Amino acid sequence: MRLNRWFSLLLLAWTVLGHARINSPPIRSPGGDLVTACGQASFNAIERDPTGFIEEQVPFNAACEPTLCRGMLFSDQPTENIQVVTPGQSMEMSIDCTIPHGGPANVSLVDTTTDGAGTIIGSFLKTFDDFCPKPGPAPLDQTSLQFTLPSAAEIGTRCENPGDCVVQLFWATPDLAQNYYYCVDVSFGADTSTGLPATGRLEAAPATSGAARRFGFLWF
Ligand SMILES: [Cu+2]
Repeated sequence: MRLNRWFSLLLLAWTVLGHARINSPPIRSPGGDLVTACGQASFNAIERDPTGFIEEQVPFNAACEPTLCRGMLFSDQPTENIQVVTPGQSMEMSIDCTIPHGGPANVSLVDTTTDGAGTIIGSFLKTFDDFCPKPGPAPLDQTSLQFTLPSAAEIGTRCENPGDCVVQLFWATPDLAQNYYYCVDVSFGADTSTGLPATGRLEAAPATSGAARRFGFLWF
């Protein structure tokens, strides 16, 4: 139908900068250290489409880890974007499936301090067989994606410092030609080894601004 066709074209133009957009919490963004690690092509691709896939970012520098947060680094992130969380806490991502095309997806807490693409802590916090399915609309448990962070026992002494751990949503298209990595920086506001609030450490850490704390507090 002609009208549908025009509408589709309009929709395509409107949503060309998006596949799945994370409305909240804030995800990692590109910066100067990404350019150094991954190269200008990665920076430009992510700037062009913050919701895009890593195959758009080539060529990569050798130091780049595109399968961890698209190569984006903690050092480029504004402090206020760090989510202060606690083990076992429930979190929610608000997501728009701007270009739905389905495929498997999962959410995990990732220790970024290990080599390569990092190490998943515990098991997947959420999995989907068909994420942002086509045709839409996406189910509510995808657009208001809720999950529970691993327990203190699972996390242990990891994730104590801002930048050590991220919550990552990974999504692959059915033919695996496009891979998406959306990262939220998390910092655990309590000492996971003792269960006691590490107030002194938090006060001293530059990453726990009032804004970061407010964000975290909203989630308790
Ligand atoms: Cu897409």
